[in-house]
Amino acid sequence: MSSGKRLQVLNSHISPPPSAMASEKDAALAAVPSDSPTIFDKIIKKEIPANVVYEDDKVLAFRDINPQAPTHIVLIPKVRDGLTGLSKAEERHIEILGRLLYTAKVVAKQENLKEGFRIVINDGPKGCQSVYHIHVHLLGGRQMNWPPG
Ligand code: DGP
Repeated sequence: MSSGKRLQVLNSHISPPPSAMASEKDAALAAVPSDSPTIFDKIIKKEIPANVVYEDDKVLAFRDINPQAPTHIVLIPKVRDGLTGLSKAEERHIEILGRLLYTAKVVAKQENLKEGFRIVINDGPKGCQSVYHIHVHLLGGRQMNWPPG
């Protein structure tokens, strides 16, 4: 194996290949910010399958279909209530926003992410948001980099 290939293999768990990053960005740029129902509504209604790792009356957490880390979970409110993204937050959303973050911590413990994890909330096209139903990404199981891309 060439040294370049070996480095690529060694780094493959650290960050997605440039092509994957481009497609994530493309998906975000292609997504039109809107109030229309999203794929997450179908997951909430169990119309399409998801690998659910946590559920209560307010929050649903499931494994991301396109994981960016060994552990990559998406946490969503079951009722969107206008929260297409964080930039749409109003005072009435304070409770659910806190609950999403607290649940992320609960799930991180459940996933045994003892050495740390990262929380990400993408917002809008420039924030690389592709699904307009607010969600918290919980990423872990590898060393994160800073600054993020
Ligand atoms: P964002 O780019 O921040 O809007 O993240 C949306 C995430 O949702 C993205 O990482 C991929 C994930 N996702 C999109 N559709 C599905 C799906 O049908 N199932 C699951 N499990 N995840 C999905």
